[in-house]
Amino acid sequence: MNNKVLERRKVYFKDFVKVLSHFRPINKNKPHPWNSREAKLRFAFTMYDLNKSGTITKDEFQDILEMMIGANVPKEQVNSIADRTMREADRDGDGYITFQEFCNAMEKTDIEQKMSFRFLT
Ligand SMILES: [Ca+2]
Repeated sequence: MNNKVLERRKVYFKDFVKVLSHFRPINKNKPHPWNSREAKLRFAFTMYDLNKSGTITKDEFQDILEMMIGANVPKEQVNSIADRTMREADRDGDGYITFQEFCNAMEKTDIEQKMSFRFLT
């Protein structure tokens, strides 16, 4: 294996570890910037923002929902969930959810719990 390939692998692994760190439960005594609430929200936001435009549209949200629950939930229901969520989250009604709007909408949800895996407990 030549050095270039090795170098790429290292980069992938670093990214991989960084992604995993988002799912570490938050340690209140030892805060880490990679798994802070803000970082988790940022991570979730970029997952929904499929075309990386900095905003989430209803189409993007619908695509994500389709991927997550589409196999078990009829399409009309997926559409109505997307509709309802957009109405709730899109405060200024411009059809886009900004990161700020996303944070406001998530305020009610316990994202620390939802995005934490328990490994060895
Ligand atoms: Ca908006």
